[in-house]
Formats: sequence, C-alpha cells, structure tokens
Amino acid sequence: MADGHASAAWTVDQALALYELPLMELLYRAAQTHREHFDPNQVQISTLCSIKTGACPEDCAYCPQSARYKTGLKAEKLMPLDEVLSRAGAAKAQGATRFCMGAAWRSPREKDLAQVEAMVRGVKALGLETCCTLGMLEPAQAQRLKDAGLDYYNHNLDTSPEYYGEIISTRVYQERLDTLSAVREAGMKVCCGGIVGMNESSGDRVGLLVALANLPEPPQSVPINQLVRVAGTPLGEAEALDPLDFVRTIAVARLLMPKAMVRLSAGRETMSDEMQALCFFAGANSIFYGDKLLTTANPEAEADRALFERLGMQPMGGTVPAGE
Ligand code: SAM
Ligand code: DTB
Ligand code: SF4
Repeated sequence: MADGHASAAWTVDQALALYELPLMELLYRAAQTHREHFDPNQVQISTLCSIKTGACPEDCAYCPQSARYKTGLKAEKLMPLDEVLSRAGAAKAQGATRFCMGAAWRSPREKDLAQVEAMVRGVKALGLETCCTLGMLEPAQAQRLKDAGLDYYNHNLDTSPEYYGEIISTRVYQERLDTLSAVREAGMKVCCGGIVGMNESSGDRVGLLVALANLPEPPQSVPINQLVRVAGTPLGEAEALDPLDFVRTIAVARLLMPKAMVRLSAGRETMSDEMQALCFFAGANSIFYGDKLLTTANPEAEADRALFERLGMQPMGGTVPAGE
C-alpha cells in the first residue's frame, strides 16, 4: 500500500515515482500531508553538543571524526559533566527545547555509559528533552539510558542498504537495525535518518527513505543531512548535490513518514534562505540550532532568528529570545 499509513510497506519503485514527479506536484502533495499532521509554521529546535570528539575507530567515509582520516580535527576526551550542563543551560536560554549529546564512539564502554547517564539526568533536570547519539547499543545499555531519562536516541541508517557498503566497512546495516530495535524496545523515541550528497543515485536516496519508513515503526524523528564535505575524508570532494534534489528528498520523506518530525539537519550552512524555505514547505519541521553541529559549522543563532522572522515561522514549544 502506498497511502502513507504507518504500517504500509513502501516499495522503492513507488517512492521513486514520487521523487520523480514534476516538482510543483511533489511539493504540493508533501505540503498537504505536512498540514494534515502539523502546524506548517512551527519548527522544533534542538541544540547539538559533541561530548566526545574525534579519534573514532570506525571508517564512515563522510565523517571528520574517524581516526583514519587526516582532517586536522583535535580529538577530545569525554566532556566533564559541569561543562555539558552549562552548555545545556545556554542552549535552553537560546530557545532550544532539546539537547542532543553526540559521542564519536563505535559503542559506549561501561565507564562512559555511567557518565552519560549522569549527563542525561542533569540535562533533563534543566527541563530540556534529551537525546544522545553514542554509536551501537546493546539492549541493556538502551534500558539504562531510558531509566536515566533519555527521550530520544539518534542512530542513522545513513544510506540505502545497497549503497551502505561503499560508505562504511566497520559495521553492517543489520547492526544498525539491531541498535534501533534495542532503542525501541527500551521505550525511547527513535531519531533515525541519513545523509544525501555522497555520490549516491536517486534510487539510493529513495532506498534510504523506504528503509526508514518500513522499520517496524517509522522513526519519530528523521534527520536528513546534506553531506558536509570535509577535506581529508574520502567524501571530501564528493560532487555537489542539486539543491532541488535535496528538496525532493525532504518531500518524499514527508510523504512516506507523514507523522515524523523531518529534520533539516547538517548542511544548512551552505543553503540559502530560499532553499531552506522550500525544505520547510516540502515538510521539514525541525532543525539544529546554534552555531555548531558536532564539529562543523551551523548557521549562527542570530541568522536563524532572522530566517524565522523572514518566513513568519515560530519555534515549537518554546520562544526564541530576541537578538541583542
Ligand atoms: N558515532 C555515533 C554514530 O555514528 O552513530 C554518533 C555520532 S555520528 C557523528 C552521527 C551522525 O552524524 C552520523 O550517523 C551521520 O549521519 C552524521 N554525520 C557525520 N558526519 C557528517 C557529515 N560530514 N555530513 C553530514 N552528516 C554527518
Ligand atoms: C544527525 O543526523 N546529524 C547530526 C546529529 N544526527 C548527531 C550530526 C551532524 C554532524 C555533521 C558533521 C559534524 O559536525 O561533525
Ligand atoms: Fe565514528 Fe560516528 Fe563518525 Fe562513524 S559517524 S566515524 S561511528 S563518529
């Protein structure tokens, strides 16, 4: 069935047919679906914090944090609790409603997890929603994070099952699916998406979205990242994606996962206001807010306040303070 119900199994051909619609038709359909489930003028905002940076043993071809590539990134140990909490407090003061802690790990070790649990408790106590992305999790680890108060766990499929082997060799697709099951079974919300602009075909772009939509439950949050091309990584010189193909990807994500929050994630730094406006029209309704993603640049909070003002959009469930 291709009617967009949560339980529908989408085929790549059905999704590709949507992706290839005349753009105006695709945008119209996606915007209509968006309005059936959300206020189209509201955007959820989260702030990212890299709690452990670089020196990652994995070989993800897009990632500046892999120890295998010379990107000039300075590796850092796990951030102390008080620093994480002061950053979370600052994010809240800037208007973020969710704080997402990311670590460059293949999977967390026991002593790391205990420290992350304390961070989750502390961030939660500040009145923020909590999100972590720490690599692969075993079921017992997922349960511990849930018990500490973790609301969301981010773990991306990254690309289609077919293209995945071109991008990562140190873990397989099934391991990603197993982590997502552990997160779901522990009762946390799943944040799962991927990256476009990695020299993949439109079939792979759509293949990623179909894999996401056909999970036992579609993810509550779907980050669509545009590759940030970092010199020194194998994808540092990847071919630039046509901006309208990015917009098409957002629109198809909205049509396949009508009730999910679709996050316009990495890559906004190089997008014009007009392109972001098209992404919001196509159904994107959340962003990362604050001048840094994990290790790369994101638009300044001030620029996003101006963008919201320009588009007549408001942050969901919070207020963005006026600029200085
Ligand atoms: N190490 C953990 C993992 O891989 O699950 C968590 C952190 S990892 C940096 C989180 C996600 O960031 C990746 O799954 C990938 O989708 C995204 N990401 C990393 N580098 C990126 C880049 N250069 N451009 C866009 N997205 C990127
Ligand atoms: C996601 O899908 N995108 C965010 C978040 N989840 C953790 C990370 C983007 C990272 C971009 C590259 C960097 O800043 O290192
Ligand atoms: Fe490590 Fe995550 Fe980067 Fe892959 S994406 S190299 S697992 S930090």
